[in-house]
Amino acid sequence: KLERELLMQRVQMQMSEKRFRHVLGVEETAIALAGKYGASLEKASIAALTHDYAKERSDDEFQLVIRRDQFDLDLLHWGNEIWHGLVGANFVQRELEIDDEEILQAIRVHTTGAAEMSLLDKIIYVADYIEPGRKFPGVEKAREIALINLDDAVAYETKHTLAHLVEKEVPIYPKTIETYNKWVAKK
Ligand code: DGI
Ligand code: FE
Ligand code: FE
Ligand code: FE
Repeated sequence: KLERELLMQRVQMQMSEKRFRHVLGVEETAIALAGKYGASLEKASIAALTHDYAKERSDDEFQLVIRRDQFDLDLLHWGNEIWHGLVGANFVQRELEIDDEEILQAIRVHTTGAAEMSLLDKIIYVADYIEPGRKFPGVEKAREIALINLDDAVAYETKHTLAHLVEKEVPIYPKTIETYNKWVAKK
């Protein structure tokens, strides 16, 4: 298992300075949330540092791995936004030798969320949204909610991300809808 300093170097080599600063912001936020809500600080740190590890890989490489490692071939109809976490966890496991399923799952669901989310999944999903470098209307509100109730923060993020995607008229990945139905929709 790589120590934090070495892991940071390996991650930094894979991305722009700007994205690496985002990753460090997610780590800081994820550790704070883990402390507050009682998750493992070490797992929060590792999952945060690696969540966007594969984001700058080529579409060709993702397509190859989707075919080679028997992912659902429907994924080929999607793109980097959906691949970098879900398929990216596979790169993290093979290249960084991280085999902790809780960490890998948090990486997999960090973009879309999921109907079933562990505490660590929620922490990474929310930390990615509210880290100090994020600047968009509503981020302050999201930060406030995250200090009060993590599930409410998941709901707030899910609702606003979905609204943003609809506004842009981009395709909605079915998992994103499942997350909305579980965490936002009134029953
Ligand atoms: O990787 P980050 O930029 O830190 O953030 P992210 O992994 O949460 O989101 C990456 C992108 O994915 C972001 O531009 C929003 C987009 N996204 C999230 N859910 C969906 C989506 N894009 C599409 N087309 N459909 C989705 O359901
Ligand atoms: Fe991401
Ligand atoms: Fe996100
Ligand atoms: Fe991110």
